[in-house]
Amino acid sequence: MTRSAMTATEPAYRQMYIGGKWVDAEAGETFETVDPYTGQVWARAPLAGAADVRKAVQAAEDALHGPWGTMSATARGNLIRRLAQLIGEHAEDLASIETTDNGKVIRETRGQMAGLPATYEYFAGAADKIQGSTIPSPNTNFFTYTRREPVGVVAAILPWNSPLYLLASKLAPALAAGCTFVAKPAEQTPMSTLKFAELVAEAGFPDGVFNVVTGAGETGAALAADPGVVKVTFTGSTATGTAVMKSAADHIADVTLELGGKSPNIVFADCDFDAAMNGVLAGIFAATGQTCIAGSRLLVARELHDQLVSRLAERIATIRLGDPLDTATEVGPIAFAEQLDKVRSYVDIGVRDGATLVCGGTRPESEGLRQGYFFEPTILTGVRNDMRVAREEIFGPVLSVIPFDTEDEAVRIANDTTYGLAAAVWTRDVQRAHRVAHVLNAGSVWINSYRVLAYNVPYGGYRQSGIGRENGLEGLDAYLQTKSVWVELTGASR
Ligand code: TXE
Repeated sequence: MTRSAMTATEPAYRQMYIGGKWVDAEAGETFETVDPYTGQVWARAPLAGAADVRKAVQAAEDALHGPWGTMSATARGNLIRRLAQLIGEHAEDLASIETTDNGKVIRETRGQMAGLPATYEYFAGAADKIQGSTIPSPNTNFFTYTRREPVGVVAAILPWNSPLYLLASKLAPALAAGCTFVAKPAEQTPMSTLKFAELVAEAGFPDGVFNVVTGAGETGAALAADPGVVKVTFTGSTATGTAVMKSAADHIADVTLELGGKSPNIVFADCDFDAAMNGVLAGIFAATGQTCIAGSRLLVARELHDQLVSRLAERIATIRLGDPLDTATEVGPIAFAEQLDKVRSYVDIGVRDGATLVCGGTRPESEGLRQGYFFEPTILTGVRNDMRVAREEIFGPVLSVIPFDTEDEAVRIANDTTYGLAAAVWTRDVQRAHRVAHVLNAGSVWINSYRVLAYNVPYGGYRQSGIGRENGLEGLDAYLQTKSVWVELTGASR
């Protein structure tokens, strides 16, 4: 879709999807979402209050006891497969909507949308492979077996950086497990999830299996606190994850938390230099640095430091910032104004703490960029690992560079963080590669690569980067609970 087609008209309004119906908020309130490239409001969505959230959770509870609850696992899988097909057919539309909402460059968003059907198909195939076991009972009068049952109503609270991609890693396994679902997209990016709900309706899922409530933090808080919710799956900041976990604790709901990171990209002197340079660039500047797995700390062997920094700066000078809907654009705007302010303030903090600004650090002033929330790709050198720019998640295009002298020092710096989401090791030495990968405190480690994820490979954080795993069969387990059934065989209790 062209930019004029996306933005020419009045702000688009979409209703929420609750219990199979398209509805406004009961209080009639709405909120606006801004296109970060134009800085203009482009769409509106209902602002869900506590009553709307209750209605959505009730619809999801009712659906568990309706046709969804008695449907065969194979039929469930077929419905998920149908949804995968519809996503494939509407991928371009979904990508344009999402890019207009969050400013991620269209070629990345298209790539994410193209990958979604495979995620849904993987879990569709898993639906009728969920199996219990038979267990030899210590008392031979009994036959014992287990059933793997859905946990029940799942609430998903989602961030703005990859709305439908992150929804898929939660919704696809939850549906395969037989759960019902209430999604709360971020207030900055509700539109792609509302469009997606049309596809769920078209696929033919029973009413109430998938619901969407739109709103900000209060809506999310009401959802996490609803006693009908038995599992909360959340992706976002560590601070909000803490709040979500506390509210879930009040009604003993399980949580999966996918939180922030300050991931080290470790470049040894014996690396393939060009590959490492590209990995460092993509690791921090893809998605304008707004990914939880961003390689925001570059740990580089001291002898390679100057050469790598100058080559990175040269390449950054050629990076094309621009309209995220334009396929030639390499780096888009920051997703919203407050996030832009946060990124800018961290560069000031870094310089004040003694780091050196090598490039970037400002908003571009050129025609065509001035109106959007752009920030130039930035490199800070002379960073020490105790500085705030090395410890706190900036979530923007800011690379903090830290030199090291030995492998032990590199590992010590890499692990000196409260986070533990991801890390990469660049070296040609196969022994070193695995040795270092094994001692890094991170849920994903890449060797000679960066930012590769797949629907069938477990993903999640160590330490304050999260709890639980998404993707793969571990991601499915998160939506299942085990029931043990004891069958008396002899009539001995008569
Ligand atoms: O996140 P929040 P924000 C990090 C990143 C970013 C910072 C702030 O560092 O700069 O978080 O971003 C909902 N109860 N990440 O403020 O608050 C909210 O409406 C329940 C990393 O956007 O975590 C949204 O739907 N829900 C991250 C979702 O939580 C609440 C991706 C995420 O918002 C709530 C995004 C509450 N009390 C930000 N308050 C990653 N891991 O990729 C807010 N929400």
